[in-house]
Amino acid sequence: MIHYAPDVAAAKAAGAPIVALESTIITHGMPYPQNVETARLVEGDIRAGGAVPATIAVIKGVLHIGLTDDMLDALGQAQDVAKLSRADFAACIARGGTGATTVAATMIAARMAGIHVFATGGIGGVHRGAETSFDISADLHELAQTPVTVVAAGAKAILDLPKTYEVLETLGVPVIAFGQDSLPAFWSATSDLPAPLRMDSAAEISRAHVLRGQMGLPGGQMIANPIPAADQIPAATLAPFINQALAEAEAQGIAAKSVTPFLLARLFELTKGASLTANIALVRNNARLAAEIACEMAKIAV
Ligand code: PSU
Ligand code: MN
Repeated sequence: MIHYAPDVAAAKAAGAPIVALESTIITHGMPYPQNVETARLVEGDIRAGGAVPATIAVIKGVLHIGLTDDMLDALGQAQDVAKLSRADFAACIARGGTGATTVAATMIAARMAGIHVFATGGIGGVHRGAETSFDISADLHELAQTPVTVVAAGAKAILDLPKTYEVLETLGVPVIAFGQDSLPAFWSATSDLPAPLRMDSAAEISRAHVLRGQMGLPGGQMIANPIPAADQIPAATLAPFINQALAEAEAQGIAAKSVTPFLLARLFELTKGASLTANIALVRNNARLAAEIACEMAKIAV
């Protein structure tokens, strides 16, 4: 049921650093061909950082840990790929289906594969209006129970960020801003939310991950890594576009799994591509930090 790419299998055998990557960002988060180009750039960033990338997806009932170039390209163009989270991950494999893994499903697969570090763009969280829709991403509960350190540029700014971080606190998830005192807001480097924790080195993050395991604490860590200042979009510039996209989603009755892909696609159009350019920059930045953390973790040999 699990298939490892040869370089991932070799890295596992040698105890070499590996970084997991998700595939929903490819199938539901970015348009073709930028999605595939970005996936390849991100894999290259991880290799340049001395780790092996393992992009994760279910293809025809097989859970792949590491994709070939052909698989990545096919996935990037396919139209009918499922978006898999904790609830439907096993069902997809059981039926021989094809699905892309969200943050939650990628964490589960990484844990199964013995991979401790995972890079993505932004985690899912509490949607605006969740007090009536109850739309809270399964990513938050996964962070509370699966021991993988997730490097993201914060939660996506289309969400209700204060409520998202409140839920993470309730669930006991360490939210660690990298190198600054405020939480980043995905396309923007800073926000007015103070970071619950701050760390300035990959070594510290890696030690905290290992220590949580030794203390018997379940769950992972969320590393909130700010987008490089030169690539960011100021929150004030983005706010009217986010509000417009949210209003359209509401008017069109977009719900459940479709909400995040709809909002990201509309923002791409409304910002004339600027949101995608920033998204690509932040994912690559996260990949570089994740590779550093994985290298530190491999030294401790967990
Ligand atoms: N990061 C990105 N783009 C994305 C995602 C992350 O830059 O599209 C995906 C992840 O797979 C994450 C999902 O788990 O968005 C959140 O979906 P939802 O809000 O439906 O839980
Ligand atoms: Mn949701």
